[in-house]
Amino acid sequence: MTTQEKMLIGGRWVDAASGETQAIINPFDASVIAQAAKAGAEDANQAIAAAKRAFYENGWGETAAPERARLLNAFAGLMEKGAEELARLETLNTGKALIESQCDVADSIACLHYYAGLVNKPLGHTYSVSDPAVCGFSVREPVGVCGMISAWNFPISLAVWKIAPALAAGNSIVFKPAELTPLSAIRIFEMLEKAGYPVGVVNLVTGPGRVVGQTIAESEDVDKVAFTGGIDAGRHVMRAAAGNMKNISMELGGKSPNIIFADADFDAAVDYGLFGIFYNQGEVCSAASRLIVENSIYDRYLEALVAKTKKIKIGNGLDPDVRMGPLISEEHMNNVLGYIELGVREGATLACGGKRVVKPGYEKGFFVEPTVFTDTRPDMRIVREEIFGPVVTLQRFDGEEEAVRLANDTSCGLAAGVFSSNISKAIRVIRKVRAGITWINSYGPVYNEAPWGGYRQSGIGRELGISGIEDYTEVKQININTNVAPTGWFD
Ligand code: TXE
Repeated sequence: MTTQEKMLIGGRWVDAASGETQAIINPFDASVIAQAAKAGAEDANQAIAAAKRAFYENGWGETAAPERARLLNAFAGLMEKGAEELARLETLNTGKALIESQCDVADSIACLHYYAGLVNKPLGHTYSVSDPAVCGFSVREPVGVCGMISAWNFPISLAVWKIAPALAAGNSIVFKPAELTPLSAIRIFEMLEKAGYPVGVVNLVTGPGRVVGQTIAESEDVDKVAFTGGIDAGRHVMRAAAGNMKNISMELGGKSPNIIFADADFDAAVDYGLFGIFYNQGEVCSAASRLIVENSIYDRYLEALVAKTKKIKIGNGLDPDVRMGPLISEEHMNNVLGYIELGVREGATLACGGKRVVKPGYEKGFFVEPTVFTDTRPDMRIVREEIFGPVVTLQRFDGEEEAVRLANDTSCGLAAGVFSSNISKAIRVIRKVRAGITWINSYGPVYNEAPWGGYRQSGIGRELGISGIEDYTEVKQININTNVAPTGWFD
């Protein structure tokens, strides 16, 4: 049975003004699991107006820190109670392995507690100026109305990474999930409402990016827009946001390198090589889609990687043994398969995978085999462009200098890894790689406490950590003159 889902606008659960709906699909078997409201600009504008009233007229903007912390903790408590259902819903809507959805929910709850804890910690600072009679300090204040546009690959986590710091800082919000995956966000907003946020502080609008996303991005009443998605859509949002010079944060794609030196712990380097690209079917912004492997171990590494890749259990994400589900949609699956064909045409060698998985019971699902390419060149499109699927390319190098050169040969700069038992070398190399999220002898773990975001075309600003809340604030300097007297400047 499919459910009929509504949106939360100004404290009311409503359908789209047009009455239009959009079918939500389970990518495992292409079945329709829900009908979501397909909002238009009118709905988005109503949500923005509600958020504006809540912040500027109804006092939310002045809410004391302990109350903001209490509400976030209450929300976290509700998420904890509904954790298992939320995880199953996430898997149903995205196809990802249940164990991944469970991790996403647990990490999101921790993220909420982290930001609830940060609410009353010092975020401003004091400073000394040339005039000793002046006492100066800075405070951080909420930006105001925050529009949030999110992606389909980690619907719960990406929502919480935005919602938690924004509400902790005292903003009101209008959230737009990706059109393919609104279901967990709808449950999350039911929880936010139940936690007791005042009317209009939290608004959810489901609908297409080019309409709802565009309206949020260009509205003069939105003070900040936070975006996660592809680089092209990010560019549209930046342009639209220029009208009123919005504060913007962008978490975009990547083509991240993982450098494997010959002196690395071999088994760990192979294991993380898999984890870095095949987790969440490779639909990960920080995926290590380029494995850069030292020549002397290249053949052995390739052989071990391929052997393990062939053993990955693909299937229905709800099966607890499954480690890789289907891709998000038929269109995306076809894009990924198109890249694989392109790689072969470009002259790379398929070491394994490369096909759609069509076995009994899986015919309707959007499955692509985990795929490894060898014999690649740095100018190939499969090495340069984000594929956002279970496809990894291997490249050879000799020595630190070449490793760094290959790693930095990209217009992105989201993440990077280095595997070596020589920590001095690993640090030296990672410091030279132009990327915002890096790991040494590990790849992939996300820490709520650490700033997440990229260099170059991978984004602007940082989510998570202290930067995550700072990005939802404006900084105000307050200068107090303790020697009150006329200046006499114009006398
Ligand atoms: O994402 P989009 P798509 C990359 C990945 C993927 C490609 C396209 O390479 O293949 O992007 O994926 C909203 N104004 N990533 O098309 O379009 C949209 O509704 C305002 C990387 O699914 O970027 C959704 O809510 N909003 C990424 C959000 O933007 C717009 C995660 C993301 O959608 C808009 C996802 C517009 N003009 C895809 N156009 C990552 N970094 O993790 C779209 N949207």
